[in-house]
Amino acid sequence: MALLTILHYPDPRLRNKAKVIATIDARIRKIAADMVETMYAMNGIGLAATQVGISERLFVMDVSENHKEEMYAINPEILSQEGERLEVEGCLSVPEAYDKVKRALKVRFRAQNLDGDTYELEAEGLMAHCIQHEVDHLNGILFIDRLSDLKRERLFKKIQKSRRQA
Ligand code: K1U
Ligand code: ZN
Repeated sequence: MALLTILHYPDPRLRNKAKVIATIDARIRKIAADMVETMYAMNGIGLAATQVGISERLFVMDVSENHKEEMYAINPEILSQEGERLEVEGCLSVPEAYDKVKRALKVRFRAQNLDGDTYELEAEGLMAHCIQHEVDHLNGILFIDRLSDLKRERLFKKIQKSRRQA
């Protein structure tokens, strides 16, 4: 397995709309394994292929406390959503920024696993939040796009300051 390089905002590749994966083969399984290793190494709870420069519809996620319950979502689709949840969000591609984002509280979700089998699940709370964040990545959307103009301006200033000091 290998650690992958995570793209940072404002890399234009983060704005790509990822393509559907037609064949789930050894190449996809290797990318998925490397993504899980990278996600754990960065203390993330999710990682989308777009963030490692791969424009294909795949993300990995582990919202468990023991970090042993990784999930693979290939060609994910959010089927329905309900409720609202305002929660602090971070992003491995915008490492200096954390802010509250309003998302659906519950989502019904469909994806394929590494064997190509389709599964559906209903997610709530942090898992639902993470699924929406990762599907956004696959559509070229970052959580900072979902903030008010004022909050986004403040975050840009914070990012510039912390990158000047780095
Ligand atoms: O996709 C990513 O950039 C990963 C991101 C996912 C995410 C975090 C919080 C809410 C929704 C989606 C992260 O994992 S950033 C790390 C982080 O903020 C976090 C880590 C452990 C628990 C909770 C948040
Ligand atoms: Zn992110």
